[in-house]
Parts: sequence; structure tokens; C-alpha cells
Amino acid sequence: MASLLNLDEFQLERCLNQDIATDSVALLGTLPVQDGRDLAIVRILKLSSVASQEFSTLINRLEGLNLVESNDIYTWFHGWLARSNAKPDVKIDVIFPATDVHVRKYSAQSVHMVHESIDLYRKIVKPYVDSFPPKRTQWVRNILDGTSESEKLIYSDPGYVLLPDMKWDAETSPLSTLYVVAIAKSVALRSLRDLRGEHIPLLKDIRRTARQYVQGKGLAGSAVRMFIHYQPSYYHFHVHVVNANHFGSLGTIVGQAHLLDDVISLLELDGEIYTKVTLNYGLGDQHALCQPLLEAQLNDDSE
Ligand code: M7G
Repeated sequence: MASLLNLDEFQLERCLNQDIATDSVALLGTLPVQDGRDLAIVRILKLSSVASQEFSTLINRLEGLNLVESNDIYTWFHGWLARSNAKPDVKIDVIFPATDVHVRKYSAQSVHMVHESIDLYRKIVKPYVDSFPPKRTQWVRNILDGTSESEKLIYSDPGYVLLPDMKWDAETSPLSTLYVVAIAKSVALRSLRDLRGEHIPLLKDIRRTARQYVQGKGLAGSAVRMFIHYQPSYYHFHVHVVNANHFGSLGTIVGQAHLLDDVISLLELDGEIYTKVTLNYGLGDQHALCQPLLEAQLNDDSE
């Protein structure tokens, strides 16, 4: 059970990455399981002025730890360096047990720009997406069937749910870092590539509901950036809704983030556009698609 995670038992193996842009560090180590130990990734995100060199030993020095939420293999906490501090000093995300895909995702890496034609999508990307076992998106099914995070749901209808992203806690995090996520209920919709003209009503509904939610929080409807990642980490279609003034997340980077408004406009022009268009984006060299796409491009570098 994730909520029984005891971070005191975390044994550090190595630091995967220290990321200045997101003020975070990703540590790889192990936690005990019944018959031994299994891989765990502990990400520590700075919420106050914690010195970066303190990161790897910080877990042992925490005076307070509050479980925010847990879902499948993901658990997130708020941590206090001094009990007297009004606000948490760090957010701690734990992935346990972690897979090779998680280790690659959180490892330091250099980014390469790739050009995914529809041909390369069919030959390389789609088989990769198809190869993911359903358990990779167990956390999404837990949300959709009410097993996890049910008390956090902001909105639910037959098409989608809206809830706080694990990066943001509706009760304690400031509105300046607002981050909610809309998750489609259909398992057939896995990524931007699956969107067709018929999905325009769903996308517009998500846009309307997200705007109403942020307006209810006292922000202008125009104060949020809504976007879809390509490539995403999880191939179950979802839309990110983030305070437009918040730049702490690299996921808003050009290439990976497709504005929901642009996606709707493009689908209105041509409902089949994502079965034709070449998508250009950056991929870390640890991403399983990076090398195959770069090699395929070399063989096809006629332009
Ligand atoms: P993505 O574009 O697939 O990948 O977005 P990214 O993580 O590279 O951006 C998935 C989004 O879902 C991210 O914004 C995550 O923070 C969020 N997320 C991931 N998990 C495992 C959970 C979860 O268990 N609960 C909630 N509420 N959000 C999650």
C-alpha cells in the first residue's frame, strides 16, 4: 500500500538529475518489499529556499511529512524542514515500484529534435504506444472508476473528468501555480494523433469546464494555458490546464505542448489533420523513441 510508504527506509543509489529549471532533484534508490527491495524514484521539489546541495540528505532531516495523495505506484507528500514553518518547504513525489521507463524519464539527458511524419508514426511510434501494458495507466483507471482521488474530482461527465494534477493541491497550493488535468474517459483516445473532427465537442466541453473552474477560483478564464503533450508520458488522452503565468513546468516547452485552442482550430479546418501532419518535437536521448526516430530520419534525409 502506497500510503504505508516509509521514506526513512529509502536507500539512495544515485542522483538521476538535478534540474535547475524546475528546482527539483530526482533520486534513484530502493524501498523494502516483502521479499527484498525494489526500485523507487524520489523526486524532491523545492517550495521554499532550500539549498540545492541539501537535497539528497533532506529526507532524513524532515521534521514533518504530510501525505497529500496516493494513486497506484505514485505517492506525493508535503515536507517541512521545521515544524514551525507555516507552509511546506518541499513536495516529495515517490514512484514505487519504479520501472525502466520512469528511470529514463527522470534521468539527465540531452534533447534532440525529431520530425515525426505520419509514416514514422505508423512504423515506429504507434507500435511503441501499443506495446505499453495497461498497468502503465492504472492510475488513470483508478481515477475513472473512483478507486483513487475520488474526493478531488472537480467535474465528471460521460466524456471526461477534471481534477487537480498531482503537481498541484487545490487546498494548499497557491493559485499562481494552478495545475489541473482533464482526462478523457475513452480508452481509444491515446494521444493527439487519435484526435479527429468528431472530438471537437469533447475538446470544447473541456475548455468550457476548465474556464468555469478557474473563474470560480477568482482567475480570469484567459489566465490559463490549456495544452496537450506530444509525446506525452501516459497514452491515455488528457489536457493540461495551467496558470498561464506559471513557467515552472518544462512541459509548456515549444514542440511538446500543443495549445488546445490551436488543436480545435486545426480540427475545424480538417478533421483528419492528425492522420496527415508531420509533428516536430524534442525528445530526450533516454526516451525509447529517440534513437529509432533519429535513425529513421537519417535514412530519409532527402530534404
Ligand atoms: P503527460 O503529458 O502524459 O506527461 O501528463 P508529463 O508527466 O511528462 O507531463 C501527465 C500528467 O498527469 C502530468 O501533468 C502529471 O503530473 C499528471 N499525473 C501523473 N500521475 C501519475 C498522476 C496521478 O496519479 N494523479 C494525478 N492527479 N495526476 C497525475
